[in-house]
Amino acid sequence: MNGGERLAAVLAVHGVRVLFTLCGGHISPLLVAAKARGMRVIDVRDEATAVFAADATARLTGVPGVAAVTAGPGVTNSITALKNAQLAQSPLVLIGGAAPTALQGRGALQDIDQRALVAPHVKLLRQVRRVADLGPALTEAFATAREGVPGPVFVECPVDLLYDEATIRQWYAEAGGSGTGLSDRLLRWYLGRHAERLFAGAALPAVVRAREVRLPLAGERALGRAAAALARAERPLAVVGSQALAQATNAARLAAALTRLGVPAYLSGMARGLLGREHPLHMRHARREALRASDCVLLAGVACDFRLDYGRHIRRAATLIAANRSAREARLNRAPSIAAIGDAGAFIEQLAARLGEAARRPDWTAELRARDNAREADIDARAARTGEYVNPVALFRAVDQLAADDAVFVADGGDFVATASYILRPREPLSWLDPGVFGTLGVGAGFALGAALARPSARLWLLWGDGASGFGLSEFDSFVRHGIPVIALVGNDASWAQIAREQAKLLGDEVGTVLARTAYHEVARGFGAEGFEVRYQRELEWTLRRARDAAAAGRPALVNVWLDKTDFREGSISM
Ligand SMILES: Cc1ncc(C[n+]2csc(CCOP(=O)(O)OP(=O)(O)O)c2C)c(N)n1
Repeated sequence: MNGGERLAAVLAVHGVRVLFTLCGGHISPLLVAAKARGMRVIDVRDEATAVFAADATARLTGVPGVAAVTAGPGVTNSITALKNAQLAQSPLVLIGGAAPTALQGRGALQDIDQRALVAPHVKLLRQVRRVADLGPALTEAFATAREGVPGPVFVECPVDLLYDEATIRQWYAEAGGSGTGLSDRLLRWYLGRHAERLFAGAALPAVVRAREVRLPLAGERALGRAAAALARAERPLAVVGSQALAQATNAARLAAALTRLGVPAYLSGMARGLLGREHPLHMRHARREALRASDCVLLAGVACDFRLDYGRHIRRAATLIAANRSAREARLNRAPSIAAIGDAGAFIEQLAARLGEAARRPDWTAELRARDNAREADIDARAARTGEYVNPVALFRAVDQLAADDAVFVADGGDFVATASYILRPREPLSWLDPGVFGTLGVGAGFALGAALARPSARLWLLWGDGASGFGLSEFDSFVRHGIPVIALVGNDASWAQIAREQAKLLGDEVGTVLARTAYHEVARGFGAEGFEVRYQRELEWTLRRARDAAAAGRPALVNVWLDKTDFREGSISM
């Protein structure tokens, strides 16, 4: 086996079915070997897309998604997506090419210090120097990505490790030239020895086996104290976040445990949809008020960061239970009364098994439900307002009606997707993808690609701010070439609205935040996809149905929706 084949063998053992990439000479043997092993090699138009796609794969399956990028600029283009995955605690594996080992530091093509660039953004960085170490390094990478607090890992594989031994020896022999002087002979001797070292031990049969990853569980003491606190509480509340679904395969068990526990719950990030479209315990609105009223708050895989207003709405007198794989995150900004360090999903399952129905408080749940219903009625009233173009609130009410039960929503944008998050009801567990705490614009195309391949039967809706769409429109080319039937809804308000709103109010100038009513649907058509434009509310439903039908027939579609300005998001600012 050449080095590329060794890597592909390890990928296969870990159940990898798709390799996301943008090609480059440094990684060709891996792409060819992955294809030969029956994997789908999905080539995209920007390395960031490949890494975002690997991230989405990991979030939806629990198995690290894999991207391969070429040396130098291929690696540098991956950095934002890597950082996004690190902060979202998503366990992806990035394989990066590198200059030949003997030429590193000698002005070789695209030879840069990749360690310095990548190390701050990954859990593990391996720079492989011998062919025999390729398999073990990649095996270690898969385990490390999933262990403890999950996250991305990077395995750097120089090009001379990926081709077969005969080719590399010949290459080094030719590089040594045919001169007869002492320095020529010395050089040949040096390169010969170098090749010797590269392939040392490579003839031995490689053992390819995945390393088992242990599920981290909170201690018995924390479990007992948390169960007692919840049983005592009069107004218990759960906030469940992405990390509770780090295993991905536990979603159904986790939903059953939450239901059994009977504690009203807010769901955020990857936990959205966990309880389906409508569930008596699932609250969607007025979280701040609920936190203020609760006397026992269970934060399951959620940190007290800006998304939770740094924890300041949780009463000081309340019992705060922080279930988290990360001890640091469990203590961020608020010292919990009980820190349960371990998998948050497993902790909820254990709590449910121990407590049964002892924490059910029907009156409290009914109080929260009444508040939730009032907000829904307010949203209905806002959806009924008409303006010149399409009302985004009405748009998402329409999508919510139209989307299938297996729909997956990918959110990439500012106000547009924040509005969607209030209105759309994800249908089932793991059917909502957003960037996470890093708030990175541009995740959309890659996430949609990863989700489409992880869930081939699901209908994919990409909710794209017009600003955000600019990062990934060229991936319509990838959607078309690989037959990925995404429905992209571009919220065209001719603005980077989330920024414009506050900038204009606080500073009196919209500079830098104004876009045009660009014909994004024409761009999609140019790449061979279906493109639709909706300017007026009356065209909306009919066009959405046509886009849905196009996707059902296997064709990607972009719907460019002209939006009215709304005050739906007035006053919201994140820092
Ligand atoms: C990579 C990146 N660049 C810039 C930002 C800052 N930012 C946050 S929201 C936003 C506006 C998004 O505009 P758009 O996608 O059109 O959605 P809208 O707010 O108009 O609905 C910007 C620029 C960011 N979060 N990420």
